[in-house]
Amino acid sequence: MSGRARGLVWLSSLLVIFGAIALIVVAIVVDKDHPLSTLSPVGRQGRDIAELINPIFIVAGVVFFLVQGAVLALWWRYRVAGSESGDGEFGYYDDDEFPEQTHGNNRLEIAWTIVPTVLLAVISVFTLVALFALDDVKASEDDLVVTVIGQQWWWEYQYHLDGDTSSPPDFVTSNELVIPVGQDVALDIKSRDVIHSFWIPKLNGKRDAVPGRSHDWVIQADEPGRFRGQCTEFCGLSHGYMKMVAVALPRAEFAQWRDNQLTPADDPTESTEPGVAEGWDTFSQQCASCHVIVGVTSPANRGGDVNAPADTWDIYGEADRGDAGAYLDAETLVAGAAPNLTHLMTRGTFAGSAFDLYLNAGDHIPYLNLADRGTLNRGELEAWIFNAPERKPADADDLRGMPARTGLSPDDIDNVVDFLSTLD
Ligand code: HEC
Ligand SMILES: [Cu+2]
Repeated sequence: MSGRARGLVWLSSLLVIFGAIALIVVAIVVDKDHPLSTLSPVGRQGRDIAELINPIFIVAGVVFFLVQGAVLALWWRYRVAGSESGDGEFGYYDDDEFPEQTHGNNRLEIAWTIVPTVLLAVISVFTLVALFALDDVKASEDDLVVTVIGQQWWWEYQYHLDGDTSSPPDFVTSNELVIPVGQDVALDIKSRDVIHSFWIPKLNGKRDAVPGRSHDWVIQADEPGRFRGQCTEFCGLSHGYMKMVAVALPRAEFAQWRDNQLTPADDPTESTEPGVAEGWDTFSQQCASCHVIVGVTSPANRGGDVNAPADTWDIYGEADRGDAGAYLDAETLVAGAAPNLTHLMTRGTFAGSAFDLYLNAGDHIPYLNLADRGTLNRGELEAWIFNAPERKPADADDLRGMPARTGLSPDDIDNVVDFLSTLD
């Protein structure tokens, strides 16, 4: 008995000590400034969650230290250093020294049943109140309405300025969800392939994007800023690279951004900038089968009429999908879509927000003022265009994500990037 008892005592005290150390480490590591921290919310929904977590964590902490403290105190109080008549081993009793045993203690047992019950009951009331508040996702008239579509491994945002998600959106963008400060944004979350989960911790909790379903969610930011997010439902090889950013802009700037998004791209064939016309030439052959650029690649404009009326733009590019002969690559796109590049340069990140589009852009907002955006992260963009699966693992059979374009010469790629640089 002595060896086992001693082992158990040491094991349990070690567990307690490690538990306490782990707790301290967690407390130190939990960094409120971390981009994915839920502990420094900036919106109403995020705050509802934090205001639930914080008191519960304190209660749980007090319970933890009371229980563990009692374990340690009892261990210390009833420890046996060794027995003179025994073999002197720690924790060893002779039969005649064996302490008196007690069985049952009604008062104690009632207390430790009632106290946790009351604690949990109180916690559950606050939890339910918070859950119901978060689940109140009915869009009101003043909300900005955005359909969010997850797919391997990036996010698409379709803006419905009239609030009607059943009609075609007014414009489409990807990876960076731009929202006005202080306004509720009603999200209609969907998936084109497998289950993903939309999560921008500073703004709200997670909501799954499930194929064939439409999940409502509401986010809101109190102050301008860039708030990072991460897909939180494992969705395949590049799940870890499936990030997103919400950018909250003051209302006036948001309106400016929105108006800019509604503008089609300039006709690249008329550009006098070096490389742009050549870049467009390559793009139209190598990229336009998947990527839509409103005013340039949409079918109504393929004939060369970039001034075609707005309602003939095909901003999903879905009209292209039927024409298998002309757009062979569309077949390899399981999700059936690629990011709309019309205003690529107004994003701070690309490819599921896995890469920065600008160098040293940090967390400032490079949206409206070109001069303020920092330097284009040309190397990363070129590397992406040349061999995307090498930058962001896709699928062994190239059935997902963006295909490699390793046939392009450095000059081709240079020109394509010159062309892409005009998309702002
Ligand atoms: C087979 C379809 C397909 C073709 C062809 C294709 N792409 Fe893509 N592209 C995609 C997909 C899908 C993504 C999103 C991949 C991801 O984020 O993992 C993407 C992402 C991008 C992005 C990042 C956009 C963003 O907002 O995140 C750029 C830029 C881009 N492609 C440029 C090009 C260029 C330039 C070419 C031609 C040389 C090209 N693509 C050819 C499918 C395609
Ligand atoms: Cu995902």
